[in-house]
Amino acid sequence: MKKYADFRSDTVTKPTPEMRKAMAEAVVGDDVLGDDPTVKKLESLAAALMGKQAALFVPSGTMGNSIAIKAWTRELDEVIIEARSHIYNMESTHMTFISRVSPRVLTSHRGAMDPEEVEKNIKKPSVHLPRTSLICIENTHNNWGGAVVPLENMRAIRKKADRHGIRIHLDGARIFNASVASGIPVKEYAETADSVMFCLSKGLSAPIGSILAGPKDFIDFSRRIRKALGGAMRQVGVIAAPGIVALEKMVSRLKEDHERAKKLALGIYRLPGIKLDPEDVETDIIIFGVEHPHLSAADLLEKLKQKGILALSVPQGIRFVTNRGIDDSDVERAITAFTAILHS
Ligand code: TLP
Repeated sequence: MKKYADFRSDTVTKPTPEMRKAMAEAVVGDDVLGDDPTVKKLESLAAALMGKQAALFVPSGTMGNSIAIKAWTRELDEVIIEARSHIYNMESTHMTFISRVSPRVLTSHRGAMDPEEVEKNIKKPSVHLPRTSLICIENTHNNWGGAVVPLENMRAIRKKADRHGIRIHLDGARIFNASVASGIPVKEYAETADSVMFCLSKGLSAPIGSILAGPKDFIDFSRRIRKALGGAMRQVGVIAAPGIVALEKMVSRLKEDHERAKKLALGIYRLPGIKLDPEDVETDIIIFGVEHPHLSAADLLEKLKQKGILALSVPQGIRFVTNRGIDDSDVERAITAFTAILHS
């Protein structure tokens, strides 16, 4: 048995043998000079999948989001963003640090902001007020436990944005999880946004990299911002190659991660101290509170670790994420560990 079943994230997976082969055999060139055919192939494949004119390969999801916000805004602008979003909470404040814009933070129902509330918060600039130039949406929503934001909600926000000439950026780090869970093609989600970022290095199991997709002039400008941020890379086809495998081969297996997350949720939600509604588990992420007379979330995490189960602490309690490294026996092992700890 392996030492740890690692549920900390869907970022912890190792490249598949096919990815390693693709890396070894990748045809490469200097991508800063536009010479890397493998990167070009990945970018055009990604743009086509998202139904966008162009795409840019970036080292991380955080860089993709920060470039998008920089490209769509000017200093002194305001950006409407959801309260639990990754951009607002987990990306080291690049909105203010890089783009010098301020966030207008709205609450939501499981990641879906109320379109009327969004519209009420759109500002026209004045001597007192910032200009609202961008709305950010996250789907699936990490800190809402992998919730799928409904397409109708995104379309309704799109209508509001269009009425006021405002752009929408989609943090679609896990947009393929949303698509696999809902049966809605990624293109339909992406259509509601001007730009979309998605990660190759999460459930799709590539070792490195994310994609930013959008209109051609936006991507041309984003390419310049990526250079300014130090994110332009040379013979980067070696890491774009597993990204192509990720898009061509790894999407349909996300279903297995979703099924295992559900199985784990159903196996633990009745245990004493676990605050979890298994109905809320829609994709690969399970977030639950711990309200136990003798154990805090930190205690529980430590005891789980002693039994070979790794997970992460989050503000709401504990986060488990299923991923390609987790199989059915790991889920059983986790349920057994929870049961032993919470019934002792
Ligand atoms: N999420 C990571 C950690 O940062 C928490 C994880 O393990 O879930 N958008 C969303 C919705 C994300 O969940 C993440 C990463 C990012 C953007 C940033 O991607 P990276 O880590 O590639 O910069």
